[in-house]
Order: sequence, then C-alpha cells, then structure tokens
Amino acid sequence: MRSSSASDLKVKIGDALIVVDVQNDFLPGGSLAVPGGDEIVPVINRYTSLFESKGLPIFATRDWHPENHCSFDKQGGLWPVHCVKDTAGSRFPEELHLPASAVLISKATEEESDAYSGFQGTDLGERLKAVGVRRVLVGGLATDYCVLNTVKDAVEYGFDVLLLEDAIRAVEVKPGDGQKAIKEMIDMGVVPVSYDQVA
Ligand code: VGL
Ligand code: ZN
Repeated sequence: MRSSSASDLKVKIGDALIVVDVQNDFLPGGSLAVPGGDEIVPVINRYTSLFESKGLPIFATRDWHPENHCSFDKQGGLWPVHCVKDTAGSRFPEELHLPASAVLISKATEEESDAYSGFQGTDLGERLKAVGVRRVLVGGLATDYCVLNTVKDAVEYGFDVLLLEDAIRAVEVKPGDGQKAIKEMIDMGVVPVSYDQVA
C-alpha cells in the first residue's frame, strides 16, 4: 500500500468517529481513574463538533457492567468496581458533548464475561457497515485496554483506522503500557493523527 498523503487524512464521507468509554469512573476522581483522562474531554469535543458539522456518524461506547461483574476484584477480577450501569460512575461527564444523533454502544453488560472492545458482544461492526463506514477515527479511554482492543477489532473488521493520539490516555498498570499499545496499533497499519491533520 502506498503511504497516505496529508489530504487523505481529512475527514470525509465514509468516516465514523468512535469515542471509547469516556465515563466518570475513568476520569480523575473515578474508581478506575486514568491519569489525565479529563484532559481529553475538550479534545474529544472538538472531534464530535467536527463530525457533527459534516453530518458524519458518531458512536460512543460505554463500559456498562452489572453490579457483580467478573472483572471486579471482589469477584476475582483485575479491577476495582467501576462503570456499574446506571450509576454516577458509568455516566458520561457533563463536559462531554455528544450530539443527539450519536449512537450509544453498551458493552461488557453480562456478569460472566468482560469486553474491552466496543465490537465484542455488540452490533457496532454491523452498524458501521450498515451506514457505509470504511474508516474509523478512534479516541477515548484507556489507550492500553479498551482503545487498543476496539482498534484491533476495527482492523479485523476491515476498517481503516486513524488513532486520535491527542484524545487518548493510558491506565499504565505497568509503566510503558500506553506506548506499547500505540506501537502495537501502528504495527497493525493504524495511522496516529491529531486534530489539525484531520480537520
Ligand atoms: C477499561 C479496564 C476495565 C477501559 C474497561 O475502558 O479501558 N479498562 N474496564
Ligand atoms: Zn470494565
């Protein structure tokens, strides 16, 4: 494949924005706070405005767990209780601007299974294809978990992927996990971009 020119990066028909898990529990003060997670909210807002102004589709995923989800440490899982459906922690922050037309994708809704990817156990892939999407722009939280796995599945589904490098933050259970995840995505053919390159 030839390398893409700068003009190829501009958002266009066939693009969709995927906002991954920008939820209170993943922001500072939340139960599974991602360092600097709040810093991406105004940046995500620039992307949602851009897509809205161009009439392009926006999908917002959310971690939407039952109270006794298997990923919680009290159930033997890896994480503190977070993003329990219909609680303050699972809500989107007030500051996040999602147009009414944004499609909400709830994931990891079953007690017995976890899902880091917005495609896993949801109809996200079918919905993107149904509206003619060929390329997805992905930002949100966290780089090393749900962003990484959503991007992997997007590639698997055959979508071109632009990673919104100015609109992601990593949990970094191990220092370096964020950079490692970004490298893994780039090695899959994903192109890291920032706002001015696509607007
Ligand atoms: C996530 C850990 C547990 C994420 C979700 O959205 O990246 N991380 N559940
Ligand atoms: Zn979770």
